Amino acid sequence: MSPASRLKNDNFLRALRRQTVDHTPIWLMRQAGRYLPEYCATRQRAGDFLTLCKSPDFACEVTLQPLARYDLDAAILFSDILTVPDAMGLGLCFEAGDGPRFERPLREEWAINNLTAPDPYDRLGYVMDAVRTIRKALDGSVPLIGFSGSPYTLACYMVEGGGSKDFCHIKRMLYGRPDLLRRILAVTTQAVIAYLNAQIECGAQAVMIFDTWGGSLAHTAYVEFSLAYMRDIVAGIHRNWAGETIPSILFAKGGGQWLEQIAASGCDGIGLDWTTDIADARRRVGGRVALQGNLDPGVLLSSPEVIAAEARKVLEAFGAGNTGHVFNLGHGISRFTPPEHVTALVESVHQYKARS
Ligand code: 1CP
Repeated sequence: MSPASRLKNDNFLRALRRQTVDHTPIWLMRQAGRYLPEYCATRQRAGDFLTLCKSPDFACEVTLQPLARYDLDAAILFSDILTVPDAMGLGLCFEAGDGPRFERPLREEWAINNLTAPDPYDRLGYVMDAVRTIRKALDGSVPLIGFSGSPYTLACYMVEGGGSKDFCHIKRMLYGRPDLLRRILAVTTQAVIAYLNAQIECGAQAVMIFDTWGGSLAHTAYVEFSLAYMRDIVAGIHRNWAGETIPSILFAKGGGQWLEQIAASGCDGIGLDWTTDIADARRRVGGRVALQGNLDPGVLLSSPEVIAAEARKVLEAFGAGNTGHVFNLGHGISRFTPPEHVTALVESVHQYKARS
């Protein structure tokens, strides 16, 4: 693998290290997805979403689609956080028009006691093949981000058996049998460490941990049931690989009230959702970590003029000295986003440097 220093565009990695950049780098969560007609066409050819994830050639094809259209500063591996519980034997399926479902949700004590961390090269070998294929296809143009779900977010899906609005099952376990939840989180943490390390060994140049549901926890429960395990992951993953430092980003949806504790986890960057004021976040933690975010994805449903104005508000709120900021949305891009609106966003973020 060619070292990151030979990347044609390393602004994303430099911003995470809080080094000077040519322009504020931008990539978008779910940049490959259903808002792109070419993604929908490839998904149709693949047959379904899981086949798309499990075929390294299809995964590579869709990873590159947004980069062919837009001047993005990073690629993200096309996969899903739920491949890890699938590899742990829970039986993932996506029903047409529906969200993800597990055939065997994790609720019984015996099943929780039997849970083990899978060998990523064996049970998730298709992800490793995808990472290698994508790195080769990127050919040093922009860095490749690997990712995983956080243990608590994965546990939400594993215990609920799919997406949830009220988190009844996991909250019942958290307050009634915290020992069982702790066992799930401990095993999942080991699984995530091995999985992210394997992605790094195969070519991922930065890693992101998605804690989509940590923000649904009570104030005191957040540190104990979500952040503590992410801290173990940050400590357990390769800090350096192939002569390069591998930055880590914790995406903390709804995590605005815990920024100081998150910044102390050892991560290099914090992904912010749009409910947090990025100026305030920078004052609180900007000296210690980079910040990624945090435009409301709903802005992309408006018009190129509004998008440019709202993007500028985020850039100006982050403030002078554009180092330490990776521009992104506060959550995944909506499937109803017109693709040309993304062009307007990427152009406004890149042009901002010209004026600043
Ligand atoms: O029908 C389709 O084509 C599937 C839609 C889709 C896509 C495009 C799903 C199902 N997953 C993905 C890809 C995906 N998921 C990526 C790819 C890389 C990228 O371009 O960003 C990533 C990083 C994820 C991560 C992911 N999956 C998260 C964490 C981030 C977030 O959005 O909060 C979560 C929570 C999931 C679970 C998941 N996978 C898919 C859906 C619809 C969901 C949400 C289910 C729910 O809770 O309702």
